[in-house]
Amino acid sequence: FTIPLFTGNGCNDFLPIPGILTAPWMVEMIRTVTNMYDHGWDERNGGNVSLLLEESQVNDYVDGAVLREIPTGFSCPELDGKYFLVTGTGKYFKNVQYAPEINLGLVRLTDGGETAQLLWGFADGGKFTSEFPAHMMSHAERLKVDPQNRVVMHCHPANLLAMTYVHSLDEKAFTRTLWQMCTECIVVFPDGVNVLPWILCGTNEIGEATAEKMRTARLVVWAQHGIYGAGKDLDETFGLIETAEKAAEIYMKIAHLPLVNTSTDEQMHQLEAHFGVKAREGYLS
Ligand code: 2HA
Ligand code: ZN
Repeated sequence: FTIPLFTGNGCNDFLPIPGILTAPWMVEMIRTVTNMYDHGWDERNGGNVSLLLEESQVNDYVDGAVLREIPTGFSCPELDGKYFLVTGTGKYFKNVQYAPEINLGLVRLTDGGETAQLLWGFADGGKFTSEFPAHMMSHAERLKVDPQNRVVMHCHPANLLAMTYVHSLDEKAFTRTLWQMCTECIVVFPDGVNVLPWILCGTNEIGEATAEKMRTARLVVWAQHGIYGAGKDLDETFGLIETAEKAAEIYMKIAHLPLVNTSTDEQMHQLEAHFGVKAREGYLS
């Protein structure tokens, strides 16, 4: 697809501000959610993505005028003053490329995270994803562990979801199974995968539980629902979920068949040494 280059506000030819749809971070967001949809991870309004931006990245494209103030329903003082490009509630990833200004919004948090100031987008009167608490609380926790973290991504990949119906939800067991399915899994997610039991989505409760799990891993599975990933950019976070989902796909192909070969912990240790990664403490023998 091609991204319309000069449709940011309909009259860019007469304004000194370059169209926000040409911002590299906007282009990347639109491409990423389109790719997620194309992978089948985001049926209907499923999934949500938030991207933390620096003021310097945003300033070139918006004049700072606040279009609306939207209460968030939670407090998150760590993120006060921070900017996020985020997908909208009820919006379809399928449609983002055709109407970014309706399906995405750019917000700045104020009041200790209790208010989101809308700077661009949600043009039909909409607002940020119902999973905004899980996203913001996860950003706050990941930033403590990794100051480079910029992305929180949620989606519903079929094989990871299927796995939560037939595999133990024990985090170590779940992680080890995924590591054993593709050689490079342990290199891509040496911290493993944390798992939450079913909790009502769209609530501060699941947001707090997700953020707590984000302290020790960049992937958090929501049983019977989907997965959360976090990372330093959209490409890397997409790749993280893609790798876990590939492993789950292999598992769902072989789980019902007699197992003849498997990856050993000794092989995992070789991978650790060769790629310079450290597997989650206590997860390998
Ligand atoms: O509707 O995926 O978890 C968006 C979601 C909620
Ligand atoms: Zn979901």
